Amino acid sequence: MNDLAPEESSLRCGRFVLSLARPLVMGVVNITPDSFSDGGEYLDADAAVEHARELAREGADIIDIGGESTRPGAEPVSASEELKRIMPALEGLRTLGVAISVDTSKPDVMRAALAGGADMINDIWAFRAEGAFEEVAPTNAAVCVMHMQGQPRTMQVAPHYDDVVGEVGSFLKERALAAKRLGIDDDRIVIDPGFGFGKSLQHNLCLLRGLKDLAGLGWPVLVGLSRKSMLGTITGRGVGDRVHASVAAALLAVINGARIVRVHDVGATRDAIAVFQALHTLS
Ligand code: HH2
Repeated sequence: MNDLAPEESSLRCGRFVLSLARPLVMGVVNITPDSFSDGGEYLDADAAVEHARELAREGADIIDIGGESTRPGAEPVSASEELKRIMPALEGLRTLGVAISVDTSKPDVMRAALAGGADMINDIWAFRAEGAFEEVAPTNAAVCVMHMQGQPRTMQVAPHYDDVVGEVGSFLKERALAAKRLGIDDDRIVIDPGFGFGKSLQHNLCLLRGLKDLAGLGWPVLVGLSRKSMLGTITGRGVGDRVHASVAAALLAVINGARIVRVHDVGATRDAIAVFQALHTLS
């Protein structure tokens, strides 16, 4: 566990050392035909790179690229298909000047992405595939370990917890300690409760309220609430019309201790965090 409070520490992230003194924004670029909010929009590598450049201009600290949708019911794709989608974009993003994260659960994809210059591996399966942590350990890349109950295809059928914050916290601690045992230092580890991954609206809200407990584990907490269906349930709005709710959710997450927010709408989120930060640093 980190001795420093997350806001006093930094994240070693490949070519970068990112200060956590202010909350960081991770911009999402899905290079997939079927992602729930931007599926099909950036399937072409040039379009993906151009979108990532736009998110960087809006102030993203990290760009997260993914080649496989994880929305409930999504069809799995092969490692070769995933690589075909992400590698040309990764190549084009090397010179962007912001950290590049690759959202994958496959050790083969991790290996190629790290060789291609990825600064972070973001794994919704928390590196439970055999050999996954071993791919990242000898590099300088950061890892994001995320909690998910069940598998993407069926995870929303009947999620159940006795104590959602406690159970998610225990899982994340166990996975972070597993990373450490394989030689990944604390300053390369990020934890994520996995909003919407095997969780009802009630579970998601309990986690948002209980985020401070997860932050108290000692690793920086990353949160992905952007445009997710829980916000649709709360507001009654479709996926393309959830920017305001997403910004509110990101801000609440930051207030409750998140240090990184994974979002589609970078500029709007950056503005909200700037207001938070102005108040937070007032002397
Ligand atoms: N959510 C999604 C994908 N990856 N990674 C982390 N660490 N945390 C998250 O909450 C998270 C994630 C799902 O969102 P999105 O990428 O927009 O959609 P899709 O999975 O359909 O591509």
